[in-house]
Amino acid sequence: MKVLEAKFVQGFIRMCNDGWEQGWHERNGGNLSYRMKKEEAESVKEELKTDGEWKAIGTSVPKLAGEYFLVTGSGKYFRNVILDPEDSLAIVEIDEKGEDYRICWGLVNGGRPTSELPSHLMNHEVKMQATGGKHRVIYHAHTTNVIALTFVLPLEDEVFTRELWEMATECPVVFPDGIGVVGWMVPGGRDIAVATSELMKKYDVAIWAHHGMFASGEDFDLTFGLMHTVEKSAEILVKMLSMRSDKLQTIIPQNFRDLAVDFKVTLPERFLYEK
Ligand code: 2HA
Ligand code: ZN
Repeated sequence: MKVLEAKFVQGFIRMCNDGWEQGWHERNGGNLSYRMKKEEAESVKEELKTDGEWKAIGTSVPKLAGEYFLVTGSGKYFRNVILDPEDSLAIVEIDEKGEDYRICWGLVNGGRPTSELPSHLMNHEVKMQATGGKHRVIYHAHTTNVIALTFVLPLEDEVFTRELWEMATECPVVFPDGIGVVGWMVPGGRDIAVATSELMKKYDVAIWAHHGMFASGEDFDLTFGLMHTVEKSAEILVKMLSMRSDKLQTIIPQNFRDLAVDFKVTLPERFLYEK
């Protein structure tokens, strides 16, 4: 099968375009990666090159040895993915040590995989382990309202989780484990990758202060839906804070406990503190 005919590739392209249409991917902002299933890699093998040059990932991901990933390219625009996926995307293979990658398909006009490859792969390694292999998608987006909130809320997991839970009843059901936050860091390198992947041990969402968000999920629908739900909730919070600085009424801790029973989720008590 041709790469562009494969269902996972079409799903990936659609998700890039959905993110662009949300306004989360100005210029070359944001990146997406998908850990391919063995049978998916097999199904497109006729188009995968095996003579690409091995290059350093910039970090070590031994548990991802031999895995194939579909990723966005560094400096590429989400806006263009749907028009010219072979220019914007790449399939990369990880070597047997988990230290190098090589390009097997795509980036036909040259280029490298996403500048956030270390963060993507370290998150994949953590989430693959934590979910018994279920999570396959890591998504980074420049979500406007979440970024705005990182200037006015304390950069604490408990505060972001609780405030965003309060803004929409479905939030604690969609992200019951909560949200992690890292303070401002230089993007693109190993340090921010380590900090983010530490948070991904506990959460499916991590906020990068004054930059954006990372989300992890099983498939494109769940991961895009998670990003969308968190950002929608942040939009409501921004609107609420713009109208008045305090709430006249809200969802209170006991409401969350009642919701948890009916919706069969566990909501950690550390997010249900008295204010
Ligand atoms: O430009 O989003 O974090 C790509 C990015 C870097
Ligand atoms: Zn970014």
